[in-house]
Amino acid sequence: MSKRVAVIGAGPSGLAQLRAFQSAKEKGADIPDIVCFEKQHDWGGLWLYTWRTGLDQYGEPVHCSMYRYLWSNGPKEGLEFADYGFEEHFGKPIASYPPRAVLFDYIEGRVKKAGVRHWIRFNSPVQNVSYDEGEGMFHVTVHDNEKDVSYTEEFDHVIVASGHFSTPNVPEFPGFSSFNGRILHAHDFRDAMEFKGKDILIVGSSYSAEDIGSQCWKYGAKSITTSYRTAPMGYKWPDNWEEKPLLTEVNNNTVTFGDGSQKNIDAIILCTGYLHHFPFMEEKLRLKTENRLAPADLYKTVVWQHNPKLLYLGMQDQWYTFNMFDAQAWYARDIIMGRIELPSQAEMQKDIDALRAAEDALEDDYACIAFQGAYTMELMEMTDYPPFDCAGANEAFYQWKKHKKENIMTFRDHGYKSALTGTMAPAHHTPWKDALDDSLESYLQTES
Ligand code: FAD
Ligand code: NA7
Repeated sequence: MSKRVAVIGAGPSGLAQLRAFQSAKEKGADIPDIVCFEKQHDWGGLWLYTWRTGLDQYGEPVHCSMYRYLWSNGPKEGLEFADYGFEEHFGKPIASYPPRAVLFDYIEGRVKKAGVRHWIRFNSPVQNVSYDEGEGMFHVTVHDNEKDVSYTEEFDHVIVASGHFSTPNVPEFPGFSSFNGRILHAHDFRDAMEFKGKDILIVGSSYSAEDIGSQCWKYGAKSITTSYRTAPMGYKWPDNWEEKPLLTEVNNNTVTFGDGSQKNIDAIILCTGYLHHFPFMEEKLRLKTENRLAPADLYKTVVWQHNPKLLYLGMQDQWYTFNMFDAQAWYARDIIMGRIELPSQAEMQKDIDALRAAEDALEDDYACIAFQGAYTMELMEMTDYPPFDCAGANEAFYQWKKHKKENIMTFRDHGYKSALTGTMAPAHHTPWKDALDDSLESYLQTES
């Protein structure tokens, strides 16, 4: 096959794509030439930790939004690769909420085994992607950071797997300019120890607000106040944590909230989400969508409807992650290899509209989980991705929701059943709130 395929990004989605092509090759298929461009020095995407914030040593925006002491915020049983289980990687069952370093090791284990690293050009941010209608080819311009040169290559297909939790959404509130403390976005949060003994305000009421607040609580913040726009999170918080309506203004160190109450604050952390931001894609190829389960303009949430030679991976809001990215990557591979035929533009549009309408009708988080599970199954069944017990994975998510509701500071102490092997995860040796060491070595120990 003489086709050339560019994959942008070597995070979990891009790596899923490399593994998908490699698995076809392993089974004797003639696969295209694959080039994966990755702007960081290593693979792993968001799971590759760096202390850096702002711009990196080459002047590129730092991709990492993860922080020290981050543990998985959902059960690992919901994300397990169907072709490479946790037990295969670690040689034994492990607990259900691994810290970042453990998940990085797992992600890396599969692609090391597959031997796909030679397809990746590291330190290589993609600067521009355009499509030449006459040639029917994409022109991809890349900067080689080490040599400090830019070059352009042609590809038949482009797969964008650059993630969408890296460019912060940063609102401003009256009085921010005169605040006498630090204001930062979750993207730049790195170490909860910085806020030990401090009164902190967190703006937002979703995953980052919940988890960064919990980290700060665990590592000794004096008080946590979370401020919501639409609705409070509503968990049973510890005594030094309160939820307030959205702030209306800041005056020196005093914050005023929508209910008129006030509080003195040392630092403000904006957990206000991220932007889908693809400045390197030319206008007619650029995905513009809100963070939702069924993004705009993507058939089966993967195929760029206006030019199906362009594909996007992992662009939806996520309950499912690694295994869903796999299902998408196998599907994208089979479209490129001519194993799956796409319907007409009109039919694709109808399908996109139907999926978005179905999402709009979902009533609660449980329905959203089932919806994304069904979507993952639908794609999975179109390819040779190994089947797994999706109902079992849904069940792990349902239990997770229930355990969070019971006690937000102990939900990570529970274990769930693998949707792959049926093995029940053992309890971790130390309750999450007391486990201050987030290293792989500490997590894999059998005793504290
Ligand atoms: P990313 O991981 O973002 O990887 C994208 C890659 O593309 C990066 O390596 C980046 O450097 C590269 N890239 C970007 N732009 C360019 C360019 N122009 N040129 C070349 N390369 C480029 N998921 C879970 O399952 N469990 C969790 O506990 C969890 N916790 C999270 C915590 C935080 C704080 C955040 C932000 C996300 C979390 N997620 C979690 C969700 C996360 O989105 C996925 O787990 C996963 O990392 C998404 O993979 P991805 O490959 O799509 O994107
Ligand atoms: P999310 O899940 O997109 O949530 C963003 C939150 O920020 C949400 O509560 C929003 O409130 C709030 N928000 C957004 N804009 C504003 C403004 N202008 N003012 C006040 N509040 C605002 O992002 P997260 O970072 O929490 O999670 C992203 C991923 O990171 C996720 O997959 C996790 O695994 C980790 P709303 O409810 O819309 O009113």
